[in-house]
Amino acid sequence: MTIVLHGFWRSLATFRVRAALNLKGLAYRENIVDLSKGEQFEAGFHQLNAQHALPVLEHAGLRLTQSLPIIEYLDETWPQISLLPADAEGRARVRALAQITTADAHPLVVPRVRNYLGSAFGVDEEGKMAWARHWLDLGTAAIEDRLANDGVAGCYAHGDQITLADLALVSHVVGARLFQANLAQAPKLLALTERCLSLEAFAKAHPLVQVGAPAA
Ligand SMILES: N[C@@H](CCC(=O)N[C@@H](CS)C(=O)NCC(=O)O)C(=O)O
Repeated sequence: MTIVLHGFWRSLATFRVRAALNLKGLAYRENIVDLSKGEQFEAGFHQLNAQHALPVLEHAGLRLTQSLPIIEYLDETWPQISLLPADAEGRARVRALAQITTADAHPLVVPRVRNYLGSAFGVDEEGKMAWARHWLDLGTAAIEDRLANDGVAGCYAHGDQITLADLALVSHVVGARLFQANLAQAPKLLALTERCLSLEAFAKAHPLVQVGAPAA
């Protein structure tokens, strides 16, 4: 059954799902919704997701939203390569690491928030970038502290197996780079990111190699 992913090159949440699909070896078709042109507000997309946010994944008559629940759906539907630890404590840690960025940092830098800073409070582009860097840097510090100090990280965020946490953390680093945030104090996070990006599943999902991405 065909999998359709509605996404956009720059969308970090779409990147997470794209990488998960690749890790699972699942074929999919991507339908581009150009956030820079406001296509998320068009009537056709409104029917898919009234939140006007990417990604949306369609499969087997289902229409799924929110990157982490989508990834958990893929993980449960195709459990061969598991993206969550077998133990409850491990799953809680992996989800907590992921949510530092997906629930706390990333939501503050998405287009609707940056646009509202401009329209409601007159914040200019430089101010919006400073805002984004502030929240991304706080996320980076929290993630690095956890990776460095709780004794569970290995080659990847949770031991030596790729999990949901890696999908989220790599998207955090890619986002931080897009906004030129500060990653200098995060060696553990950077090391696992490079390890993941050396894998085809992540490399092929990277925002900068998608259709519509700037050439350099
Ligand atoms: N928490 C959501 C994030 C959804 C989200 O905000 N997506 C962004 C792109 S990464 C978007 O579509 N933004 C549109 C907008 O802000 O107008 C998830 O992880 O899927």
